[in-house]
Amino acid sequence: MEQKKFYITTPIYYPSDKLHIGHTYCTVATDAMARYKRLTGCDVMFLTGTDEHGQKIETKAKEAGVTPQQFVDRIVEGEKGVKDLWKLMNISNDRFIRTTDGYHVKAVQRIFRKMYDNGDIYKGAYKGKYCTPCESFWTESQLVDGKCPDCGRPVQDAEEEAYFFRLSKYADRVRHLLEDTDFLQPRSRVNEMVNNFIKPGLEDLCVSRTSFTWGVPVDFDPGHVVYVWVDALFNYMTALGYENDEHDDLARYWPADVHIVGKEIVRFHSIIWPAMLMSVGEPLPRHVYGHGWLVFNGGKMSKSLGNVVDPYLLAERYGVDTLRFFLLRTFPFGSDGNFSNELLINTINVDLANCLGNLVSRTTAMVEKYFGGTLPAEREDDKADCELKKLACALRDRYEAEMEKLQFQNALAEIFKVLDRANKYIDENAPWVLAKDEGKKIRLATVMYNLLETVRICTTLLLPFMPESCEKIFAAIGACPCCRGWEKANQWGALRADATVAKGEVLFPRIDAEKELAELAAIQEAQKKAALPAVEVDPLAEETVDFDTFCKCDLRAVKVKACEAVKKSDKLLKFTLDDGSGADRIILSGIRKFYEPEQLIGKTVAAIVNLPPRKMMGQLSCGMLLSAVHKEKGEEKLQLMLVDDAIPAGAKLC
Ligand code: ME8
Repeated sequence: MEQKKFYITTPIYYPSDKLHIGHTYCTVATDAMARYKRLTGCDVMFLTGTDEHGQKIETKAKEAGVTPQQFVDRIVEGEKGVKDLWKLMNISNDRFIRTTDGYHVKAVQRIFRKMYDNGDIYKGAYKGKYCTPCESFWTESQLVDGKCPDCGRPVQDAEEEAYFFRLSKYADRVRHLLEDTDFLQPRSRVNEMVNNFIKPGLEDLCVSRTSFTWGVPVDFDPGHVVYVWVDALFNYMTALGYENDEHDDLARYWPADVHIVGKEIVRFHSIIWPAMLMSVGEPLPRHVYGHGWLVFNGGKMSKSLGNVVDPYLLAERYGVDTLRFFLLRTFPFGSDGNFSNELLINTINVDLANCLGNLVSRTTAMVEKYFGGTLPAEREDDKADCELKKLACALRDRYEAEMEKLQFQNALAEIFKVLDRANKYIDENAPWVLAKDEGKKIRLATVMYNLLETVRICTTLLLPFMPESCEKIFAAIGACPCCRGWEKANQWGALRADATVAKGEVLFPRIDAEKELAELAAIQEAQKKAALPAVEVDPLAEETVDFDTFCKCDLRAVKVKACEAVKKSDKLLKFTLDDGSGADRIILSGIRKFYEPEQLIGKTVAAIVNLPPRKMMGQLSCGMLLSAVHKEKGEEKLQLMLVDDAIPAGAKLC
C-alpha cells in the first residue's frame, strides 16, 4: 500500500522583530501535528520559513542603519533568531524557506508574469489606504474608525500606478469554496470571511508597489515590486519546486493538506490564495485552519506595549517540552487563549509533576523496591483490572479523533483522564500492602505491569507534544523501540512481561508557585524595561516659581477650527482656535515636523492665552499651545497636550 502523504505548513514569519510566544504557539502546534502524522505512518512534509520583503522591513533596516538583507539575515540566522528558536523548541520542519532565496524570487517573477499573460493581472492606478505594519491595502469601507481593521493603527493615503489582480472574477468560486466545503476551519471562521469580505463585494487587489524597493521586482516593469502577500503565499509551492528547479517535490506533496495560520491572516489564505491558485490553474490546498491568538491580559501581545512573552526565558526555566506541552494543553486551538504565568505554573504542577511525573516515578520506584527493577514474568488472571486496560486501549481512537480535528487540548485531556485513572489505580490496589504478603507477589507484579503498560500507551501518544521527555519515560519503564509505535498504542501487552525499569532523574519537578511567580514577574518586568526605547527627558528645573506668578498664566482648553502650514516655513503651523470668547484666536506653533495640519482639526488642546502677541513670519501669534516633549534614541518626540473633547472651548485649566 502506498504511504499516505501529508503536507503541512506554518505561516512564514516576518523577521521584523524577535519572535515571541504567540509565534512559538503556532509553530509548536504545527510541529505536534506533523509529528503525530509521522507517528501514524504518513510521509510528512513540514514547511516553515520567513517572509522577508516589504516596506516594514525596509523601514526597520533603515532605522537600524543596515541594508534590508543584513537586517533580515540577523533576525533569521543570528543568535536567538528564528532558526535558533525553532531548533531550541525541537521543531521538526523538513524544509525552511526564506522569501529572499534566489529560487523563490525568480519563481515569483514567473508566477506574476503568468497571471499577467492570462489577463488576471492588469495595470491601473491605486488609490486607497495602506497599513504599513500589516503590509495591507484597505479600501475606505473596510477601515474601522478610519484605522486598520486588523491592528487598529492609523493608515496612510496611497496613490500610485499599480498592477491589480482580478480577485472579483473569482468571488463566486471562492464563496462556494468557503460555504459549501470544509476548506476553511474551524467553521466559525467561514462566517467572518463571508460577511466581512465576500458579501460587501470583492474588489480587485492591488498587487504591486512603486513607493519602495525591498521586494521581488516585476521583471517586465522596472520600478514595481510584487505585493508582499503574493510573494509570501506562493512560498507554499515554490518550496516544493513550483516554477523552479531548486526542489522537486511538487507532484509528491501538493496540494497541501493544511495551512495552519493565525486568525488575522485567514483572509489572505482563504480568499486571495485560492483565487490566485485558480488563476494559475493549480489545485487548491485541502484545508486552511485559522487558530486563535495567545493574548496577554486580554490584549494582543506587542513590543510597543511591552507585554510580549519571551519563549527563550520560559524554555530555559522550565524546559522545552514543558513549554510545548503547556501551550497545547491549556488553550483551545481555534479560539483565543489568555496567557498567564499562573496558568503555566499551575499546569506544570497539576499535570506534569503531580499526575504524569508522579505516576512514572512512583511506578518505577516500586518496581525497583519490590522486584529489584525487573518484574517476574508470571501474571495473575486479572479481571479486576479490566477497566484500566479498556480505558488505555480505547485511548488511541479517542485521541486520533481529536488530533484529526487539530483539537490538541482535547487530545491531551483524553490522555490525562487515563493517567489520572492510573494514579487512582495505585491507591486502590495499595502495592505497599500487597508487598507485605509473600503470597501476593504475582498480584503485585500484575498491578505493576498494568501501570507500566498504561504509561507506555500514554507516552506513545504524548510523543508529538513532548518528544524528549517521552524518550526518557520509555527508558525509565524499559520500553524497547519495538513496543513504542502507533500500531502498538491500542494493544495491551506489548511491553515485555519481565520488563526492567530504570528510575532516572525527576522528570517534572514540582514548583513552589508563590516564590516562582514572584521571581518570574520580576524578570519579565526587567525584560519589559530593557525592551522599551531609551527615553530621555529634560532634568527637572531647580529654580522655583512662586505661586502667584504661576497663577498669572491663563491656561485654557481651545478647539482647533482650522490648521494650515505657514507658507515658506518648514516649522510653523497656523492654528485658528475657538477659545470660548466668540472671536477666533490665532496661534502659530513650531510643530510642523510632528503633525499633518488636517490631523488636528476638531481636536481640543491646551493653550496659554495671555502671553503678549508675537510676530512670526509676518503673522501675529496670540498665545502658545502646550506639548509634551522628550527624546527617544536621541530623536526629538512631541505630542500636543490633548484635552477631552467633552470639555468646552474656553474652560480654564488649573
Ligand atoms: O503574518 N498568538 O507573519 P507574522 C498566536 N508573514 N499567534 C500569533 C500571535 C499570538 N499572540 N502573534 C502572531 C505573517 N501570531 C505573514 C505570514 S504566510 C504566507 C505570511 C501568528 O510573523 C500570526 O497569527 O506577523 C501568524 O499566523 C503568524 O504568527 C505569523 O505572523
